[in-house]
Amino acid sequence: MRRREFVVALPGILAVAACGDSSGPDTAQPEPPPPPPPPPGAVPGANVTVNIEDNAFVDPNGGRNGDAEVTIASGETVGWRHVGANPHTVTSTEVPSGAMAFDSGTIGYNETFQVRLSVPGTYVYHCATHPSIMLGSRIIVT
Ligand SMILES: [Cu+2]
Repeated sequence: MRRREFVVALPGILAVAACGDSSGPDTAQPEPPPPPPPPPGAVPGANVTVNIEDNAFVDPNGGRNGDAEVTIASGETVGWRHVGANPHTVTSTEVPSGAMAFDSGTIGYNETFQVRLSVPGTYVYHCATHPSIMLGSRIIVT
């Protein structure tokens, strides 16, 4: 009698043990995957986006550095997205009278910077880290 009860009880113990084993992986699985990085593209909220490649600001038409130029209306926003590998800045070198200078500080891959400009005129900017290469890019505010 006792022996039979013991034998019958064994599968129960095994089943409990099996449940315990499988609950380990089950509780580890809900770990959420890391969010994918946002794809390079327009800066949310910006009216126009300039890409910051290594060694070049690139406007939406492909103009680079001294040929990079975007035009916005007063009160609109220019965004920059860093799509290179090295650190860069977006730093104004000339702004219209009465307008504020801007400087992104050092930004890295996939980081963005944006400025809202309301004083009409021509704004010129460069990269303070590479001022002899990444220079002469313009924003025209109408
Ligand atoms: Cu740079």
